[in-house]
Amino acid sequence: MSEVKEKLSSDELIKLEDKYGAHNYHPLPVVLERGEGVYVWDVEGKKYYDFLSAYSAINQGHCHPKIVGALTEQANKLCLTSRAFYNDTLGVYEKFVTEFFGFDKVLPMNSGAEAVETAIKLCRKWAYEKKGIAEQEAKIIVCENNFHGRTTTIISFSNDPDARKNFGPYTPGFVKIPYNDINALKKALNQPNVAGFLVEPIQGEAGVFVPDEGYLSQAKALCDAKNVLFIADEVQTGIARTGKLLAVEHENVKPDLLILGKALSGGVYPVSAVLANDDIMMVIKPGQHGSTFGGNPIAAKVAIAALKVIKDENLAEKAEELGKLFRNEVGKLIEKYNILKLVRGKGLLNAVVVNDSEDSSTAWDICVRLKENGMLAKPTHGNIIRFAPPLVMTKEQLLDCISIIDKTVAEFEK
Ligand code: IF1
Repeated sequence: MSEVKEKLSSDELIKLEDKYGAHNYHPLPVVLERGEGVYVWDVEGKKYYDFLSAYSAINQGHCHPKIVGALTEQANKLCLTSRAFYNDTLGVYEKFVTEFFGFDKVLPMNSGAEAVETAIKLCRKWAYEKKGIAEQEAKIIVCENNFHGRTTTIISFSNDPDARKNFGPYTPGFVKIPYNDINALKKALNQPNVAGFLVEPIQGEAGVFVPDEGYLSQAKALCDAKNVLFIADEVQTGIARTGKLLAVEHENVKPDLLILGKALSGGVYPVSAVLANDDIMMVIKPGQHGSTFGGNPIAAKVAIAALKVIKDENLAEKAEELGKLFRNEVGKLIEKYNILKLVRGKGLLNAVVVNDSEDSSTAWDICVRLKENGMLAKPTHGNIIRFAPPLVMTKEQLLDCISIIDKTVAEFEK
């Protein structure tokens, strides 16, 4: 086996990934080596503002000392027991996280997609054993342009050709409706055998689509009236990202099933979870669901530390305040430049729509120039650039980034 020499350049590292790694991504041409707070450095030592936060997994900032400290302390004691045995961290974490979000119980998993799959299984089992829907007949309503992960069942209800083409046969039992269309939901709820409504409070991957004020609360009321579970996928919008601890809190909605991931660990370790009250969670009996690493001691301690940082550093309030500043300042750039069309979002989950066709490379080209100017962001779809910095950013740093966007966009002004 050929040895790899000590310090490789960005180009050499990109070549290694190209030769030895599956080509399931098309990353921006930057090779990162270190992260701290809102900053990352590439292997040549160039410093950048991180305006993606690993898709809102790094809300607490890169390598937060309290979260990394929790990781390393536990990793030197006990990493994994499996759930075949009890351990001294899981119960403590389960109490902490259920009280933090206000539910009876938590089912700990690892990736966001696993938590979404867990919520789907809980919803179906509840439908058969509690609601009395005939077995194999449960339907879950989902929204067009959703993104809930990449497992075979989840992409079965995606309408993104890249996410689903040639991965069939697809899992049945899902009904698609337009997002942010309360009448479409009302109609779909009149179908027989509806068990749940799975929804992103803001559609992130689709391009940061914020639904109309009242959509989520009306949807919850309609679901309650039909004894249908309201399932909030807060993997990307949760953990203070949108200016509240959970995005559903903007409308005082309490979901029946809450799905968390990403920043539940501050980006330090894969941690996800489904929270619910006993009438739903207790349909799962021993041996009916689980995972080797789900709720492991490192995950438990990391998640406690990550959530404490959110509260202690008032990151929801910061996201709310900085998000308003970001949209206000970008609004001025939209006035100034033709190439920018609009900005939308909530808290520090925002997107800017570039004034060019969806299939143009302008958004990508702008992100490459932003990188050269010291700021990392990436298009979501076509002509939409997502801007989502760590919530620990200061006002000065945000304004510095606004000036980088200003300088960069000026180069694209025709
Ligand atoms: C990739 C997108 C974002 C999510 C919501 C569940 C999951 C995600 C609302 C699954 C994950 C990630 C996946 C990652 C990029 C990123 C993403 F572009 F793919 F769509 F954020 F918008 N629910 N989103 O956003 O969580 O299994 O990944 O832990 O696949 O490239 P996961």
